[in-house]
Amino acid sequence: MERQFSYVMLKPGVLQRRLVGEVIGRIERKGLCIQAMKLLQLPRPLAEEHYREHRAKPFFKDLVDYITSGPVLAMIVGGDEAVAAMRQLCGATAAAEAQPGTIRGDLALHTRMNVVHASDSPASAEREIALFFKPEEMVNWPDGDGRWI
Ligand code: FUP
Repeated sequence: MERQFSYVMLKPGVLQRRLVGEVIGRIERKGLCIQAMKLLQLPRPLAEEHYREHRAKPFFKDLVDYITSGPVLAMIVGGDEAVAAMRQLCGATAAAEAQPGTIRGDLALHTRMNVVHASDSPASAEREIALFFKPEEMVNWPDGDGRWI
């Protein structure tokens, strides 16, 4: 098992629908560690940089419009194989394919407003974490092998 970090972002609809506790509760119950967190209104250039792999896609403008339409909750989530664990919790990107029991499957009806972003690989996580957080904003816990979950 490899200790990893994922960049996780709760999208504006989560704040608007007052679902922050619901989504964070699922991340915590899985046993993952929240190691940094901040509420942000994304400036458009930062949103475009975050989603740069999609800049040529037809949905890019709508995606950036949506992610900048209200506050997002940005987090660093750590744990054993945290990247895959978060992707599994989130469910499929397309709302119609996300299985019940997953965050998107239970809480999203439309793909663009699919509740949560989680890094798709450790390399993406490193890039995304650096985009949103300074190193000193991350708290390292639990110490050593302090696993209780
Ligand atoms: P994911 O890694 O699951 O967030 O999915 P992608 O990186 O493929 O897509 C990023 C975001 O673009 C999704 F969260 C929602 C949006 N999107 C659309 O609006 N339409 C699409 O057809 C695909 C993605």
